[in-house]
Amino acid sequence: MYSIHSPAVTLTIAGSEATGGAGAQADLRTFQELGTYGAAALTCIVAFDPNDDWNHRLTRVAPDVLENQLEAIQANFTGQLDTVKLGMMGSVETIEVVANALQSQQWQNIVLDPVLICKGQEPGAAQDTDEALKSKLLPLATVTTPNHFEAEQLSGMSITNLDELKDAARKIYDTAGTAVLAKGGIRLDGPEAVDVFYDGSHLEVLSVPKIGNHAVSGAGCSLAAAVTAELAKGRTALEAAERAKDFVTAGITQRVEAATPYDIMWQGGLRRTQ
Ligand code: PXL
Repeated sequence: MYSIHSPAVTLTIAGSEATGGAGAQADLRTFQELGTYGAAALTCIVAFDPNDDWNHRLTRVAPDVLENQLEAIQANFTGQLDTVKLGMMGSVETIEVVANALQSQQWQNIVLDPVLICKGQEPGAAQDTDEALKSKLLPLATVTTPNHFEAEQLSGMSITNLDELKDAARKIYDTAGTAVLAKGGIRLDGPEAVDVFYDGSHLEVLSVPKIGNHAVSGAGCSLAAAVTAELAKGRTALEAAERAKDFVTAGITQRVEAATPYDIMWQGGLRRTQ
């Protein structure tokens, strides 16, 4: 005997990060942990180089191969798929394919993690991709989750304290029309890891004590994926942001040790320990 399940379907359009710390792997673990069904379309493949300071070796997935993945997923879950997370894109062509796929159906929730660079990379390495992300994907998003650096880029402001983080969130909302979860994380001084949520009417400061001062892999991807999963289950954007922050905080507390310069957050952090 069998039974049919109808978990909320969530899609991530993201890069593979082979070690599993970030990217689609982190997204899928987050979806599973939070009770949604996860599908993934890969935009690029990242393989860190252990012989070169763990530098990112990036291989782009050909645009037609991404198109095929999205075609398969959208056809398989017609009528069930209304929530998507966008992670690392990797090229202008990829962004164009994704924008077309997004425009080919109705969505309830489009969560954009505006991945401009990864930890340890040079800022501004791919200016044309950053510009395409701002002009083609940001206007389609319903929620965006910039980190400190990305919030500075999207708002055009420098952010050194909580008031400036709030101003940046307002500015991104005003220009892009998408709800914003702007992450101060460990980047702002003080004992608290502070993020700001703003949806045009409500501004909320989400704050928890910092867990050390060292970044971990997967926190940004998992936060956006957790927002995505909670939205797919019917929560409001603010509720989703609050739950996602709890999820990531627990995951940072319980990390997976790695040889890379950053430990990895564990998506099982909220499970009760036995
Ligand atoms: O954390 C940003 C990120 C997103 N997606 C992929 C990555 C990284 C950082 O390494 O590799 C695929």
